[in-house]
Amino acid sequence: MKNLLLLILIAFSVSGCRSEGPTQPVTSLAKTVQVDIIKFQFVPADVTINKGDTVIWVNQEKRQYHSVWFEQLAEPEPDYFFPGESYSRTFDTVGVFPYRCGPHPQMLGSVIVK
Ligand SMILES: [Cu+2]
Repeated sequence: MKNLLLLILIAFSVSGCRSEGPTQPVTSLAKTVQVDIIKFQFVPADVTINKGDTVIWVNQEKRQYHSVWFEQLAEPEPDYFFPGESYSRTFDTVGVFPYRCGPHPQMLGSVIVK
């Protein structure tokens, strides 16, 4: 019983330390935003993030593969990714970045970086 109390005390003190966080490095402010791909749509189609953030696209389909292609950046189309797989990209430049799915041109989205 004493040991259990000690454990609880330790758990409380550890979580208490974490919530303070004045010494956290600036890089920890960068976040990751998820876009789901389901029923041939990017959900949400438009995301607004801050410079340095990452977007991860997760293929939530049952069978269908897709790609995330920033065609207007004159980049080659990246590999398709399959259900359960994901594609991610970090944005270090402010701007509006439209993209599409390679095999499905009607699938459109954009990343707005502030
Ligand atoms: Cu697609």
